[in-house]
Amino acid sequence: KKHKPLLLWFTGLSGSGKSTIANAVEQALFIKGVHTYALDGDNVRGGLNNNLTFSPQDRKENIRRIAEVANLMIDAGLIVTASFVSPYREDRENVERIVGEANFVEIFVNTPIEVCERRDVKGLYAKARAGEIKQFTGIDAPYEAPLNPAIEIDTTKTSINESVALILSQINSHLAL
Ligand code: GGZ
Repeated sequence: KKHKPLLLWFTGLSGSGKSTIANAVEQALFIKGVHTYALDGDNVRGGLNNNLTFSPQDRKENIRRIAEVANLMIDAGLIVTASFVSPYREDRENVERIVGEANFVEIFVNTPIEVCERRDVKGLYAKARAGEIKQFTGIDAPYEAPLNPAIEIDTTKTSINESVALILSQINSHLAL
């Protein structure tokens, strides 16, 4: 099935639901016969970017490399999802510059931090509160919210299925080709 390549960029706090929504979108696209690839911390920070920390400079480099990898995948014709905290506005704008604005869809997963912290799937918020992890986004490192995201999702108000529907309707013109 033919479709335009695209980068769906999910930004938001740890535990906000970025990867969960991205994976659900990927499943929905697979059913439509669309070729996708999902980039996230698990497959990028463990390998390509395993020399990078969570300092502002290293986060910048993390996001830059991911954007360049996504750009190669766009060249290959894929629909790419990328789920990274990406807390700095400037770094996200750089992603859009690298892949081209026509290929870039910014999705702000704006789940309240209280909820992210209560979920604490990996126990990282507790560690950050205890001072065992420094520079944890939302605790002692900043998160700069997108000013004009294509889509904004609060997972306490919008279900996974509704989120997928929102995203698919937003990118519909890219799929029908
Ligand atoms: C934020 C951290 C940190 C710090 C480890 N700050 O819930 P997770 O575990 O799987 O998602 C977080 C992930 C963030 O990596 P990213 O590559 O997305 O970050 S960035 O875009 O800012 O470069 C969290 C875990 O790694 N983690 N330490 N200090 N998240």
